[in-house]
Amino acid sequence: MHDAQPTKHLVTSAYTANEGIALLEDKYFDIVITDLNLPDTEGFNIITYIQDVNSEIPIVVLSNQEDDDLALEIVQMGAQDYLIKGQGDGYLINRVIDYSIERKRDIQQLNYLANYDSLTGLANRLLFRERLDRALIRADRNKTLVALFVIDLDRFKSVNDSLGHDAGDQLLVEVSKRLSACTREGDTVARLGGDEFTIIMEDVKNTDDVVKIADKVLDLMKREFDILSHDVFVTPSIGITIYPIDDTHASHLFVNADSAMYQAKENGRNCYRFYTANMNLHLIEKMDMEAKLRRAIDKQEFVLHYQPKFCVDSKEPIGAEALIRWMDPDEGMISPALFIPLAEETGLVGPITDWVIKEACKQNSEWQQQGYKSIRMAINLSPKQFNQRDIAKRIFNQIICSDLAPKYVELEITESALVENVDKSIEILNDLKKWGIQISIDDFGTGYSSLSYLKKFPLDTLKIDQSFVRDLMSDPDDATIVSAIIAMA
Ligand SMILES: Nc1nc2c(ncn2[C@@H]2O[C@H](COP(=O)(O)OP(=O)(O)OP(=O)(O)O)[C@@H](O)[C@H]2O)c(=O)[nH]1
Ligand SMILES: [Mg+2]
Repeated sequence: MHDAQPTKHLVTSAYTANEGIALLEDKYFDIVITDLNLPDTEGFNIITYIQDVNSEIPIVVLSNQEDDDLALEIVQMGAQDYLIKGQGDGYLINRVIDYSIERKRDIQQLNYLANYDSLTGLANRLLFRERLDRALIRADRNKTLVALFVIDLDRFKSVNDSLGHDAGDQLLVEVSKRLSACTREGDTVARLGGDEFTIIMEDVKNTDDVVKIADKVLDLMKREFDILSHDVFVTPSIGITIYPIDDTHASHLFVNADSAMYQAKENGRNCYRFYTANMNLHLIEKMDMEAKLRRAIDKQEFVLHYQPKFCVDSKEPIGAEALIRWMDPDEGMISPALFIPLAEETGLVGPITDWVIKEACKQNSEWQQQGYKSIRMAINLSPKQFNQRDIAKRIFNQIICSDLAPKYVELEITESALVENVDKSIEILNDLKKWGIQISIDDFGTGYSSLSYLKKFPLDTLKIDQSFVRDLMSDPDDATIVSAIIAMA
């Protein structure tokens, strides 16, 4: 640093790198102007030293000659501009200083935007990855552990749905404050997107430390949040993995913590789960299965089995229920209990159901053309499917394509699917009824629907759940329930 020509600035000079760095550590400066030929450093190193002490200070380099390569290089190093020794006047120097301060400020702002979440001010996914990498390096050096938490809010969607998106946003901000309050200095709290957060907990000595923080997170989240004058409650599901015990790769750690988080969701939410090795095994199995399921749809590996229904009095067949089976070329028959939940989760249930409806209707229509007595074909509808917007129309179109009169089709829907959104369900069911499609409630008696709801639905059939029917002949309680249901129906 050098006493330059008169400027509007107050200038402090240092004659060696060490002297300059000491000043920077001690006092506040707006800008550093530095020579690259200092007695105690080599060339560009000075830029790194300055940045290590103060990453926010703008830097201008003094050079001996005009040089485009140099200009590029110093900018890449993070300096803002350069001045040529002995050239220029106070005016130029002032301009370079002002411009460099401005430019540094812009860069800081861009950095902020690139690294922080604008809603909560927490680190974003990008900075999270950087911090995680650095945390792992530090842990190796200090022989400590790092705990990685993935935290997803439970049923956050319902807050958006009931109080609006702005309320949801406000809740995310409040949650981020509480999460930050749970952590220690040096830990990172980040928002990965949506309602998903993460904590990088450093300097961990043992798992007890981690359990403490996890308990603290659950505990702090228990209290109500005051959102737009409403008491809002939200719980987190937390997945935790520990470096280097569970894995040594940053990206694997994240997958681990994520699958542990899903496990916490499956275990009823509002809890934490530590990663265990077989969690990913499940995940891999699931991924394999998903790929296979997609192939099965392409290659039409599904078949329908038809379970006949007889009239008890006349002993005549009156209907059939179409049941899907998956004939995997390698593994043989795969039970729908295994693949339907996965199909629902991945959205593949849509194309599968389309296929079932088309196929079952085509079969029924063929039987009629072959001269058999007309029967009604029952088709199961997944709750996930039922809640889709244009479902009635979609079903109707499939039936029409198969040349079957809609009155020979009966849709089986579970109670839980209907009561999720009663008004919408009534609308869908009325549409279906309008076209002559029959409606049946499957597994009746196991849902939590109240009779007042059921009265509103245009239903044709109640299928009493097996659990009441199985011991009908021997268990008088079951017999009573079943006759009550029949009377009510
Ligand atoms: N208000 C608000 N909502 C968001 C934002 N980003 C994502 N969401 C919503 O957050 C919800 C997160 O969904 P999920 O975590 O999959 O579902 P969930 O309702 O929390 O249910 P579970 O996590 O399974 O317990 C979705 O409904 C998104 O639309 C955001 O920035 N603001
Ligand atoms: Mg969630």
